[in-house]
Amino acid sequence: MTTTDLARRLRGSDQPGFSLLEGFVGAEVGAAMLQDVVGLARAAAAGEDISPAFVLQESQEGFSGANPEDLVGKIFGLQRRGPFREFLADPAVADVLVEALGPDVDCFLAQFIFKNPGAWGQPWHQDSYYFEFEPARPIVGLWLAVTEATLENGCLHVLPGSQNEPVHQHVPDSRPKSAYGYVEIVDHDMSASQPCLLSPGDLLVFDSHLMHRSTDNRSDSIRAAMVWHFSRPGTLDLGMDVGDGVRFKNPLNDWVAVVREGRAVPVG
Ligand SMILES: O=C(O)CCC(=O)C(=O)O
Repeated sequence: MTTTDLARRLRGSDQPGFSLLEGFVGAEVGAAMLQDVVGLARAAAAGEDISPAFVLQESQEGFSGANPEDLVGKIFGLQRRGPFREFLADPAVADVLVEALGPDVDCFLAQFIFKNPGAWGQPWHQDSYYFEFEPARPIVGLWLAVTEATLENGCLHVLPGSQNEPVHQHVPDSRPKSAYGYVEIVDHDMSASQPCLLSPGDLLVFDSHLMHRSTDNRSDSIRAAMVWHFSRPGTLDLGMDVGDGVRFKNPLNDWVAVVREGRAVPVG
């Protein structure tokens, strides 16, 4: 198999480890996703069973809002729902995935990030910290801007070239009551990082060893994004080592075929 330009850009040792595809979809694509997850947030708040979707509330002290969705941090388990399924069935998405990963690709994680006003950002991390898989690579993330992502509302920041690093030690986020699962890399110089200022419909493609973070939303409106992670079929999820010989398999990892023999296949 030949290495494509995108695969090289994501994993080449002299490359940035990410690629920005501006205007990848129209703003209405993300708007439909936002509408769907707002419905899910309200249904969950009304006590309805929304599984396999799962709502993670913001856990920061004093977080408030008039509507259920104002209190949500992330919603997981969206692979099989309308607008998310449609995105995964888009031949343009399949082309990106084939370039990045080869002719057969599975999606194992699909999360919508609300980042409401006042919400804290996610500290510096590498996504592979959360994915103890065999083989461990390649894993690729897609980050779709649903709203504008700015310095004020908490855009992503990436450290070009850090895809060459092994997975570093991640220590617990030191902020009291920060979001579940937030951890931080504190043993690496991040001074060469770059902010990713995106418009709705822009897509960031990135390698799972790329160091990145997002900052707090200091604006008065939502900074929303949809994030998917992909690997090749047959990848084994070993679960995270949580000490004492115990391994925890993230129940939100839901493996679905999205590309076979170079073509998008409908999510089952
Ligand atoms: O969008 C954000 O605020 C953080 C997302 C992120 O870092 C991730 O999904 O790994």
